[in-house]
Amino acid sequence: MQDVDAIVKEALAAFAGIDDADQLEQVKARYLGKSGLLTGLLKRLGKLPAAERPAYGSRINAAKESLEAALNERRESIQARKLDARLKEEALDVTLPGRGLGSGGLHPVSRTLERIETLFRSMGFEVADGPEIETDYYNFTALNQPENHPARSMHDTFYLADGRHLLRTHTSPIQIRYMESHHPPVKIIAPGRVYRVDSDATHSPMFHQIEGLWVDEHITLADLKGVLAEFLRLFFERDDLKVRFRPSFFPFTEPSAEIDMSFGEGWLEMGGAGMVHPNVLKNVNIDSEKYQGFAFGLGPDRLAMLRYGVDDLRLFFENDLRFLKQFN
Ligand code: 2U9
Repeated sequence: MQDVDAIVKEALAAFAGIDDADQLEQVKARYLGKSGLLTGLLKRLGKLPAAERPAYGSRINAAKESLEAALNERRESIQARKLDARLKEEALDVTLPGRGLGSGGLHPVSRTLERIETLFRSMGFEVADGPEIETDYYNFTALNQPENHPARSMHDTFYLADGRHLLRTHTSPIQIRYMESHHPPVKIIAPGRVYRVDSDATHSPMFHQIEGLWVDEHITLADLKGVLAEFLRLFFERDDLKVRFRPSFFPFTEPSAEIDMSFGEGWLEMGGAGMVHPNVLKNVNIDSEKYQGFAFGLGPDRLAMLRYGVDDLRLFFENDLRFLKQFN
């Protein structure tokens, strides 16, 4: 009978030394399995004298029960240890300060556009808007741009596959649409993205324009020059900045001029301008005998490059955060 106690003692010691659930089940088999040690004793029961069987049987059963109980306890404690370890590993310190969200910032061209808009608003201009996908009529025809004009070729303009729409090549359609729904006086600027088939260090297929339009009864070229000179002086914060007009040609203005501003010893071309062509006014039902107006176009990308000292236009549109972060 001694061996029952010995087996129990050995089994309890074995269970206690195990930390792994699978291993515990394997060791269990050694004592309680089909060919385990306790099971082996039970098989020997039949060979005992009948009088000794009940006592021996109940001792083996008691031993079995105590091993089952010890096993369960061990199983639970292994599982509890495992859970503890996992909780510890996945612990969150909710008292730690957050990492914070990176704060975004405005693109340098957007900052420049906002600055331009603020300055023109201070001179009484409203800011108008319009679609980037346009029809041939608003982009060209209404602007007195003849059918055979090179800007209308597939070579220079992005046409949509539907054959009826294009990506606006300038923001002038905004002004046409505005004049269709507003009577003079009209005093607006039209900023926005424009698209042309062109790509190198100084040209991007998408770029920005800001155009201006002032139509009223007594608007002259002198008003145009005054407004542009004032704008450029405010923008570059230079009272001594000079503005020069050179004769030019645009289908939608007559007369037309290129606008230069003084820059160090020389001149820098900043945009174009002119008096709105009578045909353009006619197209929007404005009496060109009674009303005159000026229009101009500037490149905000160019203005941003000068203001921030950027020498390659493409940097603005590559979306490299190392570049863009410098402006915020
Ligand atoms: C209407 C009538 C006339 C807008 C004008 C220019 C001259 C011009 C360039 C500036 C830099 C294009 O982005 S750029 O390369 N623009 O030279 N734009 S007159 O004339 C208009 C506009 C609207 C109804």
